[in-house]
Amino acid sequence: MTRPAYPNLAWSGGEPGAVRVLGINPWITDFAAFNLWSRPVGLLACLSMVRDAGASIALMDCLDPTWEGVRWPRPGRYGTGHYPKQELEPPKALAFTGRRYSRYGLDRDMVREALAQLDPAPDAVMVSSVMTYWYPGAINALDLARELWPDAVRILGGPYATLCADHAQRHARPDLLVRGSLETPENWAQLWAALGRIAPPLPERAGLNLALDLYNDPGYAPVLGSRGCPFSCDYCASRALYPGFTQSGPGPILALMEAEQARGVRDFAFYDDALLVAPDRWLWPVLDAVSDRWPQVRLHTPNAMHVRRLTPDACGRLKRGGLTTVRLGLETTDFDLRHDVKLTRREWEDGARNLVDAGFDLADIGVYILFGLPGQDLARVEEAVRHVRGFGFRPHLAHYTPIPGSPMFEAARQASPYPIAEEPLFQNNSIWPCVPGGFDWDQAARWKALLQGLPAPGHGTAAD
Ligand code: B12
Ligand code: SF4
Repeated sequence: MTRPAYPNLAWSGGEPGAVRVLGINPWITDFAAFNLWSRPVGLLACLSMVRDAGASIALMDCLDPTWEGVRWPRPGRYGTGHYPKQELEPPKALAFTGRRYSRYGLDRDMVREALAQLDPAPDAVMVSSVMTYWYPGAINALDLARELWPDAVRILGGPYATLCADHAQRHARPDLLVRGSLETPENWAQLWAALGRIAPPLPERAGLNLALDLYNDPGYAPVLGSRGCPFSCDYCASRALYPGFTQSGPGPILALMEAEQARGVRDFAFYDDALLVAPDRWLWPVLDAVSDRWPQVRLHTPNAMHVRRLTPDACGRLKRGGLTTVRLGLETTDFDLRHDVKLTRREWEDGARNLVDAGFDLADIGVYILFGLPGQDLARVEEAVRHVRGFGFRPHLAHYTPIPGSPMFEAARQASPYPIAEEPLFQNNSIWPCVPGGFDWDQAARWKALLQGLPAPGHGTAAD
């Protein structure tokens, strides 16, 4: 048997005659990008759903670092790393920045060649877009699909399609635009109508099962034990993307982890919005089983965990379960001025101490501090950075992204000099869209020095 030229791209599931659905996770187009255990989890949930409903599926993940024969620059820790990139002319809207703009991920010609060899051709192509301002990659993928298979139904979904639906409809011009979760009864019916088939019943665990087996040789894997979040922070779009809060039981999560770790995966990253809410439901049983069965597994929380839930018991369980990369959220140390989940100074200090007491390595604990909120006093950010360093943790600035559908978006629209509501490219946090004066190299260098505890270059403070 001859070996296919692109073994990563092959049809999976479905009886003969089944509808064939290809998922494409497009390239990132941005000023910078780093792979923090990235997987297109929404698209993988959709593909799993349609396969469970009888379709045949395949995946082209333009950000997959495990494609055969592709060399990825400078690997980072625990499976993270830089993407290969190709510099591009920035879109006209962003040309004023004078900064380098690139397409990150697999080489476009290679992607085109691999897709052209996909045999048989897909009946439908599902394209996702994780960040609203990465939409040029999604449009590129839809255009490629149109060029290769003019008769295939082109479907766009994910956060860009959901939060910027009018823009997406006008610019991406998909055959079907899906807002929100594919597993809602309306969206599910619309999908099968677009495919020209009678809608099969929605499979069990739709929206929680992930088609991770589509990766041939995975270096890491995402874990998704819940959807949505019971809180409603002003800067976050979680509610607009998924209005409820649904949790899995532990069994299916463990089954997925077992399958992945049997394929050699050691690093697992949690994708949950509210990981530590009602942890008895799935997280604690999963952690207990992981520590018993797979002591070599490393867990990571690239999304910030809620500090007030870091009791001594929680920290002990997380540590025994193999949590390695710890990220916490601390919007500000002005505890009366918060826009997120309530947290008192006492709760923050207790949570921080409990982590250290549980034996976490200080170097593995990073704290996200929000930077660039509309009207934010940057001196407060500087205070928070110093406070976090005082604990011995690593401060990280989480640059504020104004997101349509989040409660704070209107305030952001008013504060920003850019038309952020009309053009999603201006929602890119790299341009500091709500900071007076916008992105500035000198200020960026000062903040970098402050984060590292070095004297600021030049004079003055980072918040001058
Ligand atoms: C996990 C996560 C991360 C991870 C990994 C992201 C990745 N894939 O690489 C990490 C921690 C790295 C991350 C980072 C950031 N993130 Co983030 N992240 C998330 C989070 C919590 C979950 C995403 C997820 O997988 N959900 C689970 C899946 C199943 O849900 P879903 O994607 O919505 O998919 C469903 C539907 O959308 C639909 N669907 C999805 N795709 C498709 C495709 C088709 C064709 C169809 C029909 C349907 C469909 O059906 C799916 C199943 O129901 C979301 C919040 C959220 N609740 O979505 C934020 C979110 C996506 N992140 C956000 C932000 C701002 C960031 C950061 C910029 C944060 C910062 N300030 O530094 C960074 C930068 C991103 C980067 N460089 O990678 C914003 C998006 C903002 C925007 N403008 O689009 C979100 C929405 C959070 C928020 N603040 O509101 N993030
Ligand atoms: S920021 Fe976190 S806690 Fe707040 S609403 Fe979003 S997901 Fe929930």
